[in-house]
Order: sequence, then C-alpha cells, then structure tokens
Amino acid sequence: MSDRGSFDTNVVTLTRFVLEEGRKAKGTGELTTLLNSMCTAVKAISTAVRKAGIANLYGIAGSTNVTGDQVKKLDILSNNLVINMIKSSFTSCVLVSEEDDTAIIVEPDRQGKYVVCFDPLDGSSNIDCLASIGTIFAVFRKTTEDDPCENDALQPGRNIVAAGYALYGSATMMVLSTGQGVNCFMLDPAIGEFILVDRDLKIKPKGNIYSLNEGYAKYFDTAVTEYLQKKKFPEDGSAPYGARYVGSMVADVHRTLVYGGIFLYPANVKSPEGKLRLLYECNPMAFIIEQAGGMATTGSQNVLDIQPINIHQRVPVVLGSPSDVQEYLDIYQKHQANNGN
Ligand code: AMP
Ligand code: P6P
Repeated sequence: MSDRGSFDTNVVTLTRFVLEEGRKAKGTGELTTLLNSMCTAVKAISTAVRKAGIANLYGIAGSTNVTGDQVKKLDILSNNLVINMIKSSFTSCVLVSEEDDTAIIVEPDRQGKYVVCFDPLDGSSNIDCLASIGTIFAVFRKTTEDDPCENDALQPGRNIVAAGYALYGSATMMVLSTGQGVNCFMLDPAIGEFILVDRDLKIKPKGNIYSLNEGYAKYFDTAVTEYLQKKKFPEDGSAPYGARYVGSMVADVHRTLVYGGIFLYPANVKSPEGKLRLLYECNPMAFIIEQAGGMATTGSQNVLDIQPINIHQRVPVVLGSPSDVQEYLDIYQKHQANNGN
C-alpha cells in the first residue's frame, strides 16, 4: 500500500504475476487458470483456519483419513475447497489428495490436461495448538493419451510443471515455482490479494539450524546419529547448530528456505520408508528447494528422481542448504559403504 493509503498500482499481485508469466509462455492459459484457482482455494482455507475457533471447526471430526491420522473438520473443508476449485477450473483430469484413498478422476466434461497432487492441510495435528499449518501442491501434465487414471500421477518429480505451498502462520504466504525460480507472495487481507514480497528467493549455501524430530533418536540409523553429533559437538571448534522443529512440514521447510540449514525426516527403525509422502509432500518441497538452489535427497537418490510406485508412497527426505545436505550425504554414503550397500 502506498503511504497515502490508496492501493499502489505498481504492486505485483499473484494473479498479475501468473498472468504475465503465462503470456510469456504463450500458452493457452490453462495453467494460469489452474494456479489462480488454487490461489482462491488457499484464500478460503486461510479464512477458515483463522476463524476456526469461532466457527467451531476445531475438534476431531470423528473420522480418519487414508493415512490413519485423525481428521479434523478443517481438513475436510480444505480438501473440499481444493477439489471444487480445481474441478471448476476445467484444467485438470486427475487429482491426488492426502485425504482420499484413491485418485479423483474429474468428470469428462470438466477435464483438462493437468494432474494435481496436494495435501490440503498439512500439519493438521497442530491445528488445536495454533501452530502453523499449510497446503502443499504439485502440478504435472498428463503424459498419455489413455483415459485419465491414477497412474497419470505416478510421475517423477522432475516432471513437475508447477509446485508450491501456502503457509498459514503469523501471516498467510504462498511460495510458488513454475521452474523459473521461487517467488513468495504475502496475503494482504485488506484487499484479499497475494502480494509479491520475495522475487527469485535463493536458499543460503550453508545454514546453522537443523530440524528433525529427535524423539525418534532411539530409532535413528547410525548415519543420522553421527550427523547430529557433528552438529551438536562440532569437531572444528565452530559453534553448534541451533535446533528447531515445529512438526508441520510447511513451517519447517519454509524456515529452512528462508534461514538456511537442513530439514530431515529420515527413515528409522519404526518407519523404514520415513513418514512423509512422496507425491504431495516431498516432491513439491524438493522442487521448491532445488529451484531455490538447495538439495533434496532420500540419502540414496534425489527426491525428484524417484519413480513413484503408489500415490501414498512414503520416502525418507533430507533437504535444505546444499552444503548442509551434502555433508549429511557424505556421512550417509560412508555408512552405506561400511554396511556393504
Ligand atoms: P498452458 O497452455 O496454459 O497449459 O501452458 C502450457 C505450458 O506453458 C505450461 O505447461 C507451462 O510449462 C507454461 N506456462 C503456461 N502458463 C504459465 C504460467 N502462468 N507460469 C509459468 N509457466 C506457464
Ligand atoms: P512427527 C504432519 O502430521 C506431518 O505430516 C508433517 O507436516 C510433519 O513434518 C510430520 O508429519 C511430523 O511428524 O512424526 O515429527 O510428528
């Protein structure tokens, strides 16, 4: 807003930014429509999240979703908002949601060429304590001429056309990439528009924060244990890393993007494949982090190179500043070699 209080016509809104990028791409406008529809769903979710206490949306909805988490009413509302907005955009044919056991095939008269994988309200276990939560999405192009089906979503993250997340924190922010860098937009509730606040954001080469749930330390593999020891008791006399963990992937990844450092949800004895889901958590976040100059790996391979096997597949993930992730990888690969892998 200009100091006179009137709307500054030079400010770049998400709507305007996406339209301009679409014109540069000389496309049909389908992706622009899809992204703006997702943006509208996010605005509605943001309103619901911030009014949840008043609207009595708290509390367990009494049902569970496909991954066994207890579903809260906001999860259901958020899922319905995203599905309805994408379907009514006539841009997509297959939707994969964290909340739905099987892929959603859009009705034939509303289909478009895109496939959207999303977690409508990630971190929902944090709703009742008002910790930050978020919406995560990844957009692919359907690659076959066959009738749309769940397999259309089983594409490696390298094929992502656009990915992003919304963070419902002290403010609501959309972080978006269509493959030409990462741009961050803050929601101005006064005008109901996302305003460009960080253009082409890049992650620090190296940070000083590590982020993981150390409650699982008993179950960590030896590589994770050695890596954490080096962060807490540096052998080179440098200062130990700080520890931060919200338990909401969008909050922990966004802090890593903005401040630098490393986020880990590795495999452990209890969760041999890790906990986070490839299609609608790890892939979109890995795409964003790589677009910002960072790295995202399972330890054995880059997250974006994984060929998915099923739509709710879980993978280990370590992402963040390239120097920090590479240091972890060097330790991980040393232990793999020692174990004869
Ligand atoms: P469309 O015909 O609108 O589906 O766009 C065709 C391709 O152009 C997309 O798959 C993108 O690779 C690119 N594109 C279209 N619109 C945009 C946009 N708003 N931002 C970035 N890339 C875009
Ligand atoms: P844990 C939230 O439930 C979530 O799916 C991610 O947002 C978050 O990173 C992770 O699980 C937290 O899991 O095991 O540390 O509670």
